[in-house]
Amino acid sequence: MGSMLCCSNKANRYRRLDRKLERKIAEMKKSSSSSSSTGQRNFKSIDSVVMRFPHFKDGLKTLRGMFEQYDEDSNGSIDHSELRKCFEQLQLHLPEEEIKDLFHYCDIDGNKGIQFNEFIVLLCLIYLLEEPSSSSNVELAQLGAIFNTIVEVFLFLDKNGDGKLNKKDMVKTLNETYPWERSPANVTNIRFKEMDWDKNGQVTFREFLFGFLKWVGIDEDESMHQSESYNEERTD
Ligand SMILES: [Ca+2]
Ligand SMILES: [Ca+2]
Ligand SMILES: [Ca+2]
Repeated sequence: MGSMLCCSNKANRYRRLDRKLERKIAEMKKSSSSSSSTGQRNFKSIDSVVMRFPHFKDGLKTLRGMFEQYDEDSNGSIDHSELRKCFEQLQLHLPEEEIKDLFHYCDIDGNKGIQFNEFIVLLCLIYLLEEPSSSSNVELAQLGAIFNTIVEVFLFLDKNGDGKLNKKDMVKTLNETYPWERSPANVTNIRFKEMDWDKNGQVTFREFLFGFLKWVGIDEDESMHQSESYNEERTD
């Protein structure tokens, strides 16, 4: 019974994080459309997004060093205690519960700890949710530019600005931007299905991030392979 309770709690906490991100993204959408500065106008078409892929890839690769630094035992994943140290160094003072939630929220393959792609997602979420100031945290602030651009891609796809993507939204966006070659519908469908992991018809920002990394060509591990047994589920 205890474990059942714990599972439903977990699901609730994930939803809580999902909602939190939705609100944050919706906020960003509002402020970016009210200010005439950059905003989502950086991207007018999927083409313009795709053209930036090398830029994303380069930017995100710089995280590899950071990942390796925090993966103290170099086993290709960051476990809970390594993550706690990582947060300490980044001067993120989060309650233990919150660290746990983020850890599990980003450990989507449930494969013992945070692999490289999950680490990128984790940092991006922290950047969005915790808004570390550059004075307290140079490392994260430097990553801000790249994370903001990824949010812009999301905002470009999120037409109604509710912080999540639905299929209609995405099909519409892609049709608008490719008016001359309509009906990439099957392509869009595939892309959407790829991203909608839990198949609930919506793509949350977390789902989008993982899909996006794959799309750009950053995979869980390019160099090493961790295929160790992943029994001993949750250690906490
Ligand atoms: Ca490790
Ligand atoms: Ca994992
Ligand atoms: Ca979904």
